[in-house]
Amino acid sequence: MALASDAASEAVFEHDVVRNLICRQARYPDIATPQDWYMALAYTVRDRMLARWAESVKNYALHHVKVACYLSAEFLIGPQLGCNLLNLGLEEEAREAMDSLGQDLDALLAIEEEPGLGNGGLGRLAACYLDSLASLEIPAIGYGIRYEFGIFDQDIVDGWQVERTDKWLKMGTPWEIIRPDIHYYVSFGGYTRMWNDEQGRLRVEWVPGRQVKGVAYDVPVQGYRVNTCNVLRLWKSEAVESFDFDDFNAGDYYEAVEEKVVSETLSKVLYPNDEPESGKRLRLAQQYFFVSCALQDMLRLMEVSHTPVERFADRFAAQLNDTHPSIAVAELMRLLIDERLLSWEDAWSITQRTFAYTNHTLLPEALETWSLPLMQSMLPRLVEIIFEINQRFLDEVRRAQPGDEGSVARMSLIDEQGDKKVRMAHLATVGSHKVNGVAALHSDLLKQTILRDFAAMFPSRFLNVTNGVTPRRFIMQSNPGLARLLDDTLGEKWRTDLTRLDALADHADDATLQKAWRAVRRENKAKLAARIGNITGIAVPPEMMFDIQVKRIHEYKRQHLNALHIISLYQRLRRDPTLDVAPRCFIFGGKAAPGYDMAKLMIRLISGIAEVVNQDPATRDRLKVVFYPDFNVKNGHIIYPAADLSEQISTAGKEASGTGNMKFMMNGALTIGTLDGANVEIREQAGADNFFLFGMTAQQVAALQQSGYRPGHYLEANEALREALDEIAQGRFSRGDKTMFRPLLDNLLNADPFLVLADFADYAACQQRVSEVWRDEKRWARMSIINTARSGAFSSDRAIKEYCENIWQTRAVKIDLAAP
Ligand code: GL2
Repeated sequence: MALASDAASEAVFEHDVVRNLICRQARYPDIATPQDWYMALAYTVRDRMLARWAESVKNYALHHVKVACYLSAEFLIGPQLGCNLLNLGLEEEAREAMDSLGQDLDALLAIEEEPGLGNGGLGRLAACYLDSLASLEIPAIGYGIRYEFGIFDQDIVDGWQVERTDKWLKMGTPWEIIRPDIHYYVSFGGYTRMWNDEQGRLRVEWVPGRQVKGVAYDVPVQGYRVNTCNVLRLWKSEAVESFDFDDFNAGDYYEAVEEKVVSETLSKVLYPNDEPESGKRLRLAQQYFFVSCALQDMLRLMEVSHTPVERFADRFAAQLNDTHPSIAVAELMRLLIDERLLSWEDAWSITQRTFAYTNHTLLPEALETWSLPLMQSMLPRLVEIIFEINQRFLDEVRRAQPGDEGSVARMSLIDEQGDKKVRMAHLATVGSHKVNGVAALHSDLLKQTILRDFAAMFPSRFLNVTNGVTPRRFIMQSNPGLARLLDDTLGEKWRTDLTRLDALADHADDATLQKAWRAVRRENKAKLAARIGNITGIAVPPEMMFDIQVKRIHEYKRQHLNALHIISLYQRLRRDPTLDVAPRCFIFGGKAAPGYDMAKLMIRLISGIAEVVNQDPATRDRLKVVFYPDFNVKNGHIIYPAADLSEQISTAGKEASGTGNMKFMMNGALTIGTLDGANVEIREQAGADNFFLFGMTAQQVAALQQSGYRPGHYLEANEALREALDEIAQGRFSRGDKTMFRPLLDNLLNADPFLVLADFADYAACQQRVSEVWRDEKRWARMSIINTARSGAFSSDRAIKEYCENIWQTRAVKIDLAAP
């Protein structure tokens, strides 16, 4: 049976930890550091995953099953030890074993460095999907990049964000298995030439300027209480030869070393998003590098299992996670035509049947295009193929809409206006059989806006798959108190089928459940309060309402709307100290892209407000403001379960989905939000009575912007807003400096591209309703319980089932473990 072979006694576990401590860390217990113990424990857990991994791989190869390949430039997998223990069902055993070795499991979990191989939502989504794929026993491989430096670490110094490089590998990582034997060569630069082979076929050869070697680093992905263990295969770039011996012998030692250094920079660092793409040559090189390695790897797997290349699309479904891997469309064509000698038509049919594309944003500045000359110099053969795809595609457009050259120009893969660019979203759309958005509203807008012409021409290609998040990490692992309460109330079936939480709604008014519910929440809040005290020195009473906004800092996410409301509340309290407002702690967290000045200024503003408000004796007991530094997956574990109110206040139409909103909801937070992204579906599930709605709809936003938005109009109509902005201008939150926030104020007063001023009044009124409901303890508890109860739809298991059925056509494969 499934886990019987691992029913190793605690004594065996303990013995294995000590053996790993000695044999892998070369330390004996008396002198071992916590890091040594962590490594020994992690290896002990990993050892228990390896048999499952080998068995899973063997099964997939033997039975020629279809494998879902998730191609993503980012996988924000978070700390691994806790989730692997949970998924293997080894938590208690490990805790007791470590206990008898004199080690505290929680302390060891806390020292794990998380691999920050992603920016935020998009990368974390990829990690949730890998977890669900393995838990649902779907054969899958994640393909990405092993960045040496992940997303930067954030310090807050004098209220400002300061970036530190993320040295996640400095102590080594126990979770990767290096596969020097699995490596591929990736070409860059040079030129192409045509020639005729012996059969008289016209062939194209790419003579590269240089090559880089990609080496596989595998991270096992264990499913929850099943034997399936899939793999996340990350590519590290290396020089083809450590030294170019010709140069070396010719005496140019430095040139030889330089080649090595340049090749190894390819997988050096993750690019922060929210910055202009221009000039990021290295980023395009990274994208092509990992995609080429992935596709070569898939072709090798075909060979290993003796499957003819013509059956590629029957064996693999490849999902393009945004446009970052979209060059894969042209690369697969190259590999099939130039190297496997397939006809264009056959290769194109395979390519289209293999790929599907997920769009994650409508923001124009985030839509990837690459300068054509840059691409031509870096990937000359790929550009030839893109041209050919484009020509054939535009012929099709012309046949469908004769004489409509406007459509042709709009749909072309090449943007011909100004400096020519390759439109990566068009390449991905044309090269895929399915294209999806990530929430119902976003998928609709996608079809109405940036991909309108494509949706009109290929209506059946478009669909929606609303995002989801893994309940393993975001309930079971980070909120064990809630998980136990759910077990006690509902039994354990919710753990593998989150829709079972629905039954909780029947008990929403049950006084005993409400009491236990509050106790769990109270404990989570006390934990976060203690952490905040340690990190920032700010004392926050857990009785306060915890009102939390954690996510990347961005104007469209409108942290400044939240900040303006806090200032206005603070002003009202100062004016009338007897005012009856619910005591609240406003908690913010999130990173700003290093080159995004406005976002950095928003962090400074929040810090400035915290500095003033937290000191003021007039409001100290009723208002607290915290900026929690370095928000990442690990900090999320303690933050989400402690939230009473979840802030999802983006300008409608701008947030494609959001996934933090789902994590908060599962953990029983109520949402204050706009009708944006997945908020719409969250509100549908929770019921309008259990959601605090405010703000303009996406349609109203578009209409207002079209008719000429005047922020001044809203300012004139709202005194509270004027006062709040005025106090910022007076230097109140910048230690008297009246210039510091000028760029932010000017932007709001003159342009306000995200309609902060237009939504302010309704937001403030909605916050007032929140305060009133908070006063009614029972009502709040009921609403909180209902939110958790209705969160089943936002499990990534549901999302992955939809991908499998509607896009990939992949099926579960049960892995039985042979006796050891
Ligand atoms: C994002 C969206 O902004 C976000 O709303 C969505 O939840 C995630 C995952 O689909 O994708 N798009 C994007 O480019 N990033 C996101 O987080 N970085």
